[in-house]
Amino acid sequence: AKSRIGVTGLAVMGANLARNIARRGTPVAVHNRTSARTREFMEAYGDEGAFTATDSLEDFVAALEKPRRILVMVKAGAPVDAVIEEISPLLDEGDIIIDGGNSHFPDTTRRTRACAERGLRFMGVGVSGGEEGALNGPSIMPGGDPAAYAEVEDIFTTIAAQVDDTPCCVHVGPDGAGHYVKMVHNGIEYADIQLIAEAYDLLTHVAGLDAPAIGKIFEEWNAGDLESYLIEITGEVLQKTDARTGGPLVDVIVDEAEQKGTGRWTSQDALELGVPLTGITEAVFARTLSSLRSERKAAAGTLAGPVPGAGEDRTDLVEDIRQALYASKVVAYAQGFAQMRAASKANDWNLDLGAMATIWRGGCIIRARFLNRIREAYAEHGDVENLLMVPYFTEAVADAQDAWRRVVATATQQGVAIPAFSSSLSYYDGYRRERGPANLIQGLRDYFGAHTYRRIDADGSFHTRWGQDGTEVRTDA
Ligand code: NBP
Repeated sequence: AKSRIGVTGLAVMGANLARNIARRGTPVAVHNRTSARTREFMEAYGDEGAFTATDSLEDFVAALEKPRRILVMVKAGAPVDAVIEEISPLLDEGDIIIDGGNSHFPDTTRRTRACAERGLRFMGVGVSGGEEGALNGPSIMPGGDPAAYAEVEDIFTTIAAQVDDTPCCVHVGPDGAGHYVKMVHNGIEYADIQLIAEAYDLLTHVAGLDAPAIGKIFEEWNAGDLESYLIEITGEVLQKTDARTGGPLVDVIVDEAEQKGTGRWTSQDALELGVPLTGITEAVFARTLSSLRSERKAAAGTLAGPVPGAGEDRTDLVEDIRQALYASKVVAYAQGFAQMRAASKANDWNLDLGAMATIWRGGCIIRARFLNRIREAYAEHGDVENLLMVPYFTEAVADAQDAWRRVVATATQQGVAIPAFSSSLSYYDGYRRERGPANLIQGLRDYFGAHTYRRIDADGSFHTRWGQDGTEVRTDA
């Protein structure tokens, strides 16, 4: 019998997704460019389900029922195009190519069009949850033609994580929408991780606690509003003892953060859309600053500033830091959801933002209790511009803001860098001001570049002849 779906690309993600699909009863054909990997896969997992192993793309395609459903799990970028080029001539009209890797959404839109010209249906599907999620239940963000999705919906919803009997998988929108949402998910993950790192930094250098003690604090935090996968694993990572030194493992890990690009893409897109996205963007910059390790080493002995901690007991700050973390997190999510809303409008994607919060509740790296609040916010208040304006979040931040300000002030006085905490607070303060200082920016722009300004008391555009007689002229009449 033919397989209902094929998976090509059997590195960790492809292998685990293929196993997940087969374990739940769907026959799967498997293929990998290097067939040794396919053989290894079959030796290790071949008895877990109905697999058909294939060596060539021809055999792979021949093993599939029609319309063929082909899940491509190769490295993002050029390899995806290479696979599409190789496999397309072997396919028939209506067959479905599904890219489940971390592709950049403009590539997905481009591939969707190119495949459509060949009579093929292309889907860009965001898959989150890493190896473990792929095997046991990821969060799945499928984008593409709804009719193509209907052909794979049962497979995807069956393998996805389930929360309250709801699968963490819903059709996101056309062409690049699925990969877009996955990109923002990853961006939010950057912000979450950065906020956790800043809390850790403050607990270490201002509150004077060691890694295991901080791990315990995260464990306690995980019992409250902050409950989430990332807070939970922070507790574990901080309490891990290094076999070599006998001390905490984190203390011997090099402090340079790497990145694969999805955070940067999210920030770049926010700049294009004109959406303020300070939390995620500061998180990306914090990683790039961390990677300037030798420069930092030189600067540490040269640039003046306070030495954090200075001996006094500041464990009173622990609860303040928890609240600052929560408030900053609210801001980061409010920004990320505002970005998805703007992208949805710009691309006519008609994204259901509440559904995005729903499918992120399980399976993915940012899974958290908190996402239920976002889901409820959209259910109760519809298309809100900014989640900060939804009563639950308005109140949560109102309750936390005194602590948040104390933390930002203390960190600043003590010389601890908190780019995400402080930029989130600045965003909050900027957003809640009816009148900011951009009037002066407009005045300056008009002075040096005759860029004109609008007045609060009259319609139209105006220019002052700064260098001439100083009179104002209307420029749009
Ligand atoms: P990798 O990203 O490491 O890719 C390895 C796979 O790509 C192998 O099967 C390799 O075949 C194949 N491949 C390459 Br490289 N170039 C190819 C080409 N020109 N033609 C055909 N096949 C080619 O695998 P991964 O870590 O499993 O990730 C797969 C996708 O899932 C990526 O887009 C990744 O970003 C995404 N993702 C990963 C995670 C994670 O936790 N790792 C989480 C979420 C999403 P070979 O065996 O012949 O070299």
